[in-house]
Amino acid sequence: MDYPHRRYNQLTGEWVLVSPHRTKRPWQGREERSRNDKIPSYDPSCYLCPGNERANKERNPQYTNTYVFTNDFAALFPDIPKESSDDHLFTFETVKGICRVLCFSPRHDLTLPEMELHGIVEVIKTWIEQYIDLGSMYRWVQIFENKGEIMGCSNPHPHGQVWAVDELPNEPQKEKRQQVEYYRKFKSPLLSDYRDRELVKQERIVLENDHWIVMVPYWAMWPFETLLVPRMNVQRLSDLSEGEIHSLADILKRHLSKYDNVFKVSFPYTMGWHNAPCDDEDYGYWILHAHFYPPLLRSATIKKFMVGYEMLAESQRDITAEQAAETLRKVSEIHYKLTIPG
Ligand code: H2U
Ligand code: ZN
Repeated sequence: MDYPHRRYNQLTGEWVLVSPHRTKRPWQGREERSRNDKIPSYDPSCYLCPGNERANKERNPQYTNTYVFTNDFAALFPDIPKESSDDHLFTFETVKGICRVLCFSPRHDLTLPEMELHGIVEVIKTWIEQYIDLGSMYRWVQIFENKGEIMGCSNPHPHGQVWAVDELPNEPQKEKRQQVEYYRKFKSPLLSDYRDRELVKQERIVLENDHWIVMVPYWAMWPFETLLVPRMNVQRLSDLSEGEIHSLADILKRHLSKYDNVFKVSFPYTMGWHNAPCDDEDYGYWILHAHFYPPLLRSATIKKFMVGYEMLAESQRDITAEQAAETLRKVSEIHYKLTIPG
């Protein structure tokens, strides 16, 4: 389709405007080195490095793989009274929750794709522990990583966050509604039907292994947005077997290396997991998945801004999902730092 068109996002129920005529060819990427290529493996002034003091004067232990602590500047608190308004214009409810920070490794300089597979397995196991722990107390557990200065990440030390809240936030609420509706109509989970169609088409598939698939979703909003889905119809990270965890580490390493290779720079993004909510409902229609939302468009410094039409009307993109998938398929899955000397 070469004409401007809108694609429907099955997961959110929102539309995205695609303008393919604005860039006909897939972009090959320019070689630009990021400013931060040389960072030390330990930084005495980093509040996430082992043994260092944090802003609240607490000291991190000499941790050797992952390390989780409660955010010293948490946006949420576990112990607050339940209050809400019944005003039909000024509506609010109090929210209980917890915010934790998760250091991926003691190394200040190693991002996920540069870590060894066993280190990535430790990160996945920590995500699972956190999901189980917080899921026993809260309805929604949001595991995410905000990577890169351009995404507002305050510290290069590889880390993610986990926030848990007692009500479903907007995005999962939309995904729940869409998945429920689809299941009611077609008697099959939305994301398993969608995954199977994409596997036949192959147009938007970036990577596959025994248990996982990375694709640029048909309705992608961000230039190199991807969706990571399991081949298995599982609802939660905590459902994964040892083999599925190892295979997840494998695909994450390959996928994130590809991302870095597009512009030869540590690719900024926000990524996060959408597990089924943690309450007593039957979530047979829900499929575990992860979203990757990277903002870069044409180089290490030129990003897509979601402003103007996007803020006031709807999301818009130039390169199509198929072109983005082709670019991602073509770049090597061996991290560029391993192939460029120095
Ligand atoms: P981001 O840079 O990805 O936003 O995350 C870093 C988090 O670490 C941030 O939420 C917290 C900030 O509140 N933090 C601490 O908990 N303790 C500190 O000493 C500094 C930063
Ligand atoms: Zn550090």
